[in-house]
Amino acid sequence: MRIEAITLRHIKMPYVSPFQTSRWTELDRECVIVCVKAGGITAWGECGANQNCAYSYETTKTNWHVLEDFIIPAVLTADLADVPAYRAVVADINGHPMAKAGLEMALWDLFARQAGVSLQKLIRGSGDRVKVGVSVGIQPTTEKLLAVVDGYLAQGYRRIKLKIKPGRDVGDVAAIRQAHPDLLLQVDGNSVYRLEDADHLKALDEFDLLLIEQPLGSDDIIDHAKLQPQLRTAVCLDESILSATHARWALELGACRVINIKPGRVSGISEASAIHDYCRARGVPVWMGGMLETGIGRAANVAVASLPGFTLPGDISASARYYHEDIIETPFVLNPDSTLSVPTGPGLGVDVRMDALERVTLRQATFRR
Ligand code: OSB
Ligand code: MG
Repeated sequence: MRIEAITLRHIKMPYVSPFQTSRWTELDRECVIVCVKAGGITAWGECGANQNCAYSYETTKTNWHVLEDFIIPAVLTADLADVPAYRAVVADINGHPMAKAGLEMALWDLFARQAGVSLQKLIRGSGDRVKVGVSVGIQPTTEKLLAVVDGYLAQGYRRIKLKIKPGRDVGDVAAIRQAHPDLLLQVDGNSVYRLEDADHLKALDEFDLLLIEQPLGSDDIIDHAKLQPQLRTAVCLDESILSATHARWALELGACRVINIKPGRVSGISEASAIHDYCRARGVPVWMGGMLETGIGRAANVAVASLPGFTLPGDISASARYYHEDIIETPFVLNPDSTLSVPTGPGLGVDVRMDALERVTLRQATFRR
C-alpha cells in the first residue's frame, strides 16, 4: 500500500492530577500523534514518549525528529504491503523504539481497517474485556496516599500499583497493606534503587506483593539478576526490556520472573506480541504497562492486552483517571469487574474527536509522497 500523507501533531493534554514517580513528575501528557492517509482510509497512532527525558532517552521532540527526518522519508518512498514491510524499512534506524511504535500503530490501524477487522482480531487476541488496575503516583503524604487508593477502590479498581522511592516505600506499602489485607498490590521503583539496596528491598517481601517493577537501573539486567534471588517477591522488568531479545537475556539470566510489556517502549505491537509469545512459551506472566496514553494509545494497549499471556491486570485505566476530556469519541470506562472492554470496530475501534484534538495541538506538519 502506498501511503499518501502522514501528519504529525505535538499535543499537550493536562492530567486530572500530577503523576509523580521516583525520579520525575508529569503534569501533562505531551506526545506525538500520528495520522496516516492511504487508499481513502485515515488511521491513527500515538508515540509513547513524553516531554521528560527520565523514563527513556526518547522525548516528544526526539520522536518528532526521528519520524520527520528518518522514518517518514523511508515510508513515503516505499510500498508497504504489511506491518513486517514497515519493520524492514525502519530496521536500520538505530534505537528510538517509541518513534517507530507510533507510526507502526497507525499502520496496524490502517491494515486492520482495510481488512474490515478490529486490531484485536488481526493480532488474534480474544475475549471482550481485559483486567485492569491503576498506577498511583507518589503522594505528598502517606495519609493522602491512603485516601487516593480508597478513591480508586471505590471506583471499582481491584489492583493497585504504587510508585515508590527511598523514604516512601516500606512505610507506604505497610500502610496500604494494613488497610487492605487482600488487595492485589504491586510497586514500581522506576530505576531508582541500586544493588546495595537489596537488604532494604527485602523488607517488602512481607507484604505479599504481586511484584516489584524495575527497582534497579534501566539498562541493568545484570544487577537485577543478582537481586532477584535475594527476594521472595517477583521482580518485573519494564525499562530494561526493549525487545524480545532483551526478554530472552533477562529470563536466561534470571533477572526477573514477570515482564511488563508496553508496545510503545518495545518499538510497537509486533515486538510486543513477540515478547508475549516468548514469555508465554516459557510460562512467564506478562501484563500491559502504560504511558498515560490518550484514547488512541489506550485502544491499542487494550487490544494487545487481550492476548492470552497477559494474565496479570494491566496499567490501563479508564479515560477519566487521566483526562477531563479525551480526544476520542467514546471514552474508556471501568466495568464493575475492574476490566475495560476491548473495542470491536475496525482498526483501533475508536473515533478521534477532531475538535478536541485541535484544541490540544501545539504544532502539526503534513508530509506527502
Ligand atoms: O513506569 O510504568 C511506568 C507512566 C509513565 C512512564 C512510566 C510508567 C508510567 C505508569 C503509568 O506507571 C501507567 C498508566 O498509563 O496508567
Ligand atoms: Mg514501570
